Amino acid sequence: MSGKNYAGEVSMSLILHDYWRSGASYRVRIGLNLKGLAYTQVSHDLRLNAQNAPEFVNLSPQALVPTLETPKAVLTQSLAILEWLDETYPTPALLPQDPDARAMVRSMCALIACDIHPLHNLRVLKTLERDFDARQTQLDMWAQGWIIAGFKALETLVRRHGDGFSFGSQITMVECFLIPQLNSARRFKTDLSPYETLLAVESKALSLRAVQKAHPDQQPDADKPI
Ligand SMILES: N[C@@H](CCC(=O)N[C@@H](CS)C(=O)NCC(=O)O)C(=O)O
Repeated sequence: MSGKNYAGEVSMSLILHDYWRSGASYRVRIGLNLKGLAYTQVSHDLRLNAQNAPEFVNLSPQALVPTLETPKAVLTQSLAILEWLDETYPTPALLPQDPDARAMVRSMCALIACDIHPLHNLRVLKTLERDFDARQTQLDMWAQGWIIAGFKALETLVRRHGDGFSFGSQITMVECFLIPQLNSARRFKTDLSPYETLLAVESKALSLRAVQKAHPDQQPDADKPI
């Protein structure tokens, strides 16, 4: 299987295992679209626990989406996938060239990927519900707490380092993480009004077709608005 990118070049065959509502998959869709790559989507309905089907676990032992099949490997973890994309398809770059700038961009990505999102991932929320009798309002409060802690720091960092986008004046890997995280924050009814810099970056990023096309509602498996 192969596809054509926006420039009309034939790209290698890429299969993205994802789910429309998955924030981590949304990150990779933004990256793939920014690179102008064609890819085939295989949906795994997380509400039906499809990620734990033996066939998928065999392919992707952590039973999480996104998982990207390339001609040579099965890649997991959105951060690793986006780094692979940037190394394999360097233009347009998702990471700056300068080592200090690269470290700062990676640090902002990790703030979301490591210190916010894992705390409100589906399996964590299911555990809170099943083992600790947490109700939806408590789950929302739990998620909001971690989102707010991360966004407070990120708002400061983006004010310091951003210039239209989160880092400088060009879209970078940070937006691959920020846009889905803002979307999740709304699902957990987080008050986003204190994060005006993050919201300004979001509206700039959402003006790009590549980012719009990655939105959950635009996916073939989307069945209702979030
Ligand atoms: N750290 C992983 C997180 C992946 C992840 O948590 N994916 C979620 C959807 S956003 C998932 O597959 N959840 C299934 C579950 O919790 O059982 C990454 O960045 O790719």
